[in-house]
Amino acid sequence: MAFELPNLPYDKDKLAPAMSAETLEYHHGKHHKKYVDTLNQLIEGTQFADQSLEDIIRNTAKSGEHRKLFNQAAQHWNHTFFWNSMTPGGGGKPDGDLARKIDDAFGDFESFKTAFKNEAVAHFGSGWAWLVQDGGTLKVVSTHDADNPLPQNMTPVITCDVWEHAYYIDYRNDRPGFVDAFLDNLVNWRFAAQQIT
Ligand code: MN3
Repeated sequence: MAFELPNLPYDKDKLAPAMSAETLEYHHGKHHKKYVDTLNQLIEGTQFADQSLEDIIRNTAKSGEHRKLFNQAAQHWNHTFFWNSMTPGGGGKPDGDLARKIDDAFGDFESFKTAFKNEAVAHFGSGWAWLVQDGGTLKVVSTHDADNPLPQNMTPVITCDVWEHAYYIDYRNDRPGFVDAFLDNLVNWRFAAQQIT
């Protein structure tokens, strides 16, 4: 069964000025769409055609032979998760159980923000910064290129795309400024709380 590009969970002008409609037009409408189209071409007529996206990712993660397929499948998953990790008027501090878990793991919310920003900014080249749940504890990790935390049995909570195409239109080379905007104005903590098990 072919995969489909999901609609954005908000109108593409609703994250501005933190993320412009032009960025979303390219990032969702062109980059993400290309991953989905290539994924569908690669699975057609293969053993992967009937597998869920998560199964394709787990089944190809350690395979050199299927690296191209893994990259498309993981990028489709990562981008869908990224769109859901943001919301108009988002960012700032979460509350409830998630806030307590962040305090337990990082000491306080400001320390979490520093850890997430450092991981996102220091990641060399293309990749993703994640808040994950790993064995009941929240952690900040980054993954390279298309890699995601699923094959390591970690549960993604939020992610920020730190490929240049995610911020170059709005921030040029200012990745730290983009990550600040993500944390202060975009994070969807309600979605994040739903990922906690
Ligand atoms: Mn991207």
